[in-house]
Amino acid sequence: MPQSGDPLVSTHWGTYRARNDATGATSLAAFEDDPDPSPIGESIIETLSDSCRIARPMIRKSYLERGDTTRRGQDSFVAVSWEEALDLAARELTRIRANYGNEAIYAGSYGWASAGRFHHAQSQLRRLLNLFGGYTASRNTYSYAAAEVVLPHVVAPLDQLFNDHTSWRAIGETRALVVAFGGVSLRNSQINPGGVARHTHKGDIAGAIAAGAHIVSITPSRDEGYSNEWTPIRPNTDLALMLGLAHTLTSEGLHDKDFLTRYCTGFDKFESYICGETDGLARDADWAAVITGVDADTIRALARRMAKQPTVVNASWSLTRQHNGEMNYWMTVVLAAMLGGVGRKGEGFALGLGAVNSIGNTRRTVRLAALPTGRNPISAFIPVARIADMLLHPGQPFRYNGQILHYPDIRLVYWAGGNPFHHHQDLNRLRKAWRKPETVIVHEPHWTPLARHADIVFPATLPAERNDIAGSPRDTHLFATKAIAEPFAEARDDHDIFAGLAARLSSPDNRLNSLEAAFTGGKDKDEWLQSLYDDTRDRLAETGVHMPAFEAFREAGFFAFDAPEDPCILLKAFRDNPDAHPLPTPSGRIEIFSKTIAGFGIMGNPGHPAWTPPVEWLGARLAERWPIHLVTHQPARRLHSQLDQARHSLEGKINGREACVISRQDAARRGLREGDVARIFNDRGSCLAGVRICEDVLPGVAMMPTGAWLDLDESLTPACCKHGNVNIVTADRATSELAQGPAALSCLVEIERHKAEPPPVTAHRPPEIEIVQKKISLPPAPRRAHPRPPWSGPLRPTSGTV
Ligand SMILES: Nc1nc2c(c(=O)[nH]1)N[C@H]1C(S)=C(S)[C@@H](COP(=O)(O)OP(=O)(O)OC[C@H]3O[C@@H](n4cnc5c(=O)[nH]c(N)nc54)[C@H](O)[C@@H]3O)O[C@H]1N2
Ligand SMILES: Nc1nc2c(c(=O)[nH]1)N[C@H]1C(S)=C(S)[C@@H](COP(=O)(O)OP(=O)(O)OC[C@H]3O[C@@H](n4cnc5c(=O)[nH]c(N)nc54)[C@H](O)[C@@H]3O)O[C@H]1N2
Ligand SMILES: [Mo]
Repeated sequence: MPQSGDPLVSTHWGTYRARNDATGATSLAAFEDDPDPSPIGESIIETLSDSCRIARPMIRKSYLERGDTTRRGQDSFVAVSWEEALDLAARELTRIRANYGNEAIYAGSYGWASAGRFHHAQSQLRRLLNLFGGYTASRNTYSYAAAEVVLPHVVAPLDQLFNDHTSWRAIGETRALVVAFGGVSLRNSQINPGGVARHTHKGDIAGAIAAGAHIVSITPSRDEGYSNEWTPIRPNTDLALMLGLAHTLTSEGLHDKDFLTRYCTGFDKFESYICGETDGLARDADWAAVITGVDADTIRALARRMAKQPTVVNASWSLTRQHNGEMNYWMTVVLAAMLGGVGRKGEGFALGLGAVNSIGNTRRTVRLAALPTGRNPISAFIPVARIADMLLHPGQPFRYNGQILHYPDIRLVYWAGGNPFHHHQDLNRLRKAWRKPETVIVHEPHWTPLARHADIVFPATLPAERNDIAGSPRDTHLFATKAIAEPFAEARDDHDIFAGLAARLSSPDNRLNSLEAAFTGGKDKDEWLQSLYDDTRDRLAETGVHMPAFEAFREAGFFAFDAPEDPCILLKAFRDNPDAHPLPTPSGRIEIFSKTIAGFGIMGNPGHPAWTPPVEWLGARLAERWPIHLVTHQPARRLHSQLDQARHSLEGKINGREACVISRQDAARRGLREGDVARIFNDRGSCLAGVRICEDVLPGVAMMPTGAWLDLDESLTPACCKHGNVNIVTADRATSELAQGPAALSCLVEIERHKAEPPPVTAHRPPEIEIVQKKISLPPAPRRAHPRPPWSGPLRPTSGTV
């Protein structure tokens, strides 16, 4: 068994020690200080050399032969040398820059990749492309784009709120009532972006409950979350419930008028909306009951309880990934403001308790150094989830946060460290869009669906194959991680791949015919680790934290930051003195009504939280045809699509297919039994899944995790995923024109028994690979350079707001 002192490997789901035995076999044990390690880590070793690893650089066959762009995802590959693959990638980058400008390169490259401060794939990509003259970028996340855009108008930037987030310790000390819209997941807190030293979340919740906190979980299914009480709700209707609660508070005079006057602006406008003064429609508990399926008396009773005791209003991140997800987070803040507890210990609002391990723990926020990426000279960007729209509609205008922008004309896509064929919605639509670029270059350790949709594939290493420093600004430790295995076959780390490419690329002004020295900064990888560490050490010294010298840190394997003595109180300074510590909003107060947002003129957004029925929900007309609301949540047994091919993930499937959880009533109506193969479908596509019947899911709702690798049966139109990738049926729809975030969770479907013999699952079988002995000839570059379209050029907001 590995012991303290053995080399450390750090991942987003935990930190582990590794030891090789006499036969060379490696075993792992969780970091000794981790009280509740995640079993996801058990898969690290097997995935280092499984049959999905990419052994050599690869070029897609029909791209190599004739520059084809249509067979992405269906083709075989040709194994080539590093020289050949790098030469071709450099030729393509150079050609696209010369013909169309840097804006035609999309390197938004969203995704989680691996933990590690230096080997952060996207940072490496950005560093190189910035030297090369820039690229079209992506903005915001798939996790909570709606919140990222709306909250700065209403209260403060999301990152600032996360840094000072309310902790379970404070909630316990206050013995608060936690009203959790979207629940408090235990499954999701296995993860933390950048790494987890100690999984404390489960213990922290248990401690808060033991101290007297009480959690009311409001979710469509009583899934793997924690609650003292479960209130089932129809998906996508939380805003109506929150409005109903707000109405009871005002109509019974239970709201905190002093707080609303002193610390907020615009309550009057909101109040007249919920009371129906303008349109005669009161958003009261009876109104909310019809929409949400939560009984009106339950709503009234909950509002009274919230007014009577210290309360935390928590909204899970899933509430942002819905149509009008901006409104859910806005209203969470408004509801907490009406209760008057904002800025008091263990009260107010919380933004995603349970979403990841760091939300709700007691720790300091540390400013860790990151790889310097330079400046992107190109101003073009898209809100991250608009990728298919961008590829399909170059030149088309779109609105984003009060601006009108235009989609750039993308000719080359570069992805390193993320997987759009996991994360994006309506994958049949994405596949159509994905045929548009002339070249797609990808770095991947495994033959994921993204790798299979690329033209040039560079095999990347995994964290266990490289030295790094790993940690998250919101975790308790910084680790010196060590390679515990040689890189698989010919795999190289992202830094080396980009260094090889940099040697073949020139600067935008052509003064440098190699970018290699500029990219590496003249440092080897050990020197980079030392400089990132020294940078971190200097930053922390300024805050009174003294870290040892690099060598001593490497020797020890980690540095643990002290936890603060007192639990954090979100927005305490503002509450103590709002004039001295105003919020960074236009009024310096919580904006219940936002003049700025009202000025954007977005349909259904009057400048305060308001209910507009989403396109897809159980109350929609569409539900007559598609009567099941499919909720697609995070997977318990992996991180998104990562490690899907490993034993721990496979053990959660049903005969190799992803499981779909439905209620007994819905199963009976469709003649479905436990373990059957079901077909889940709508107009956009279909997938097969194994049936799991559950008492604790609202009838009319089905639940499936994301992350099954796409495995298409293309003989059907639209194509069907045999393995159960939910994004074949989800809608590629923006939250709203405010944030343009993904509405990933929201989707109506029908489910039926799959009557025919189910096809075999082939998701984890690598594509066919040809090995050629002679040197390859490069694919033809497209002969005719299309002229630059008239609307290309830097994206510019049109004058004023819209
Ligand atoms: N329907 C639906 N869809 C969703 C969601 C949902 O709730 N419902 N949730 C969304 C959310 S919140 C998120 S964050 C996204 C997540 O989407 P992603 O972050 O894109 O998903 P991952 O599977 O983590 O993708 C990481 C990829 O990086 C690769 N990789 C790992 N390490 C390295 C490395 O060192 N170098 C390189 N080059 N590659 C590496 C992995 O093989 C993997 O393919 O999904 C979104 N999609
Ligand atoms: N094990 C594991 N943990 C993860 C991840 C992973 O891939 N694996 N991914 C991480 C990432 S990138 C992120 S962004 C976070 C995401 O964190 P979340 O967004 O909080 O996670 P989800 O699992 O998508 O959704 C949480 C719960 O929301 C509830 N829910 C869904 N729709 C509705 C609704 O309309 N109303 C209400 N009231 N409830 C609803 C469901 O019960 C669901 O289980 O998780 C992180 N944690
Ligand atoms: Mo996420």
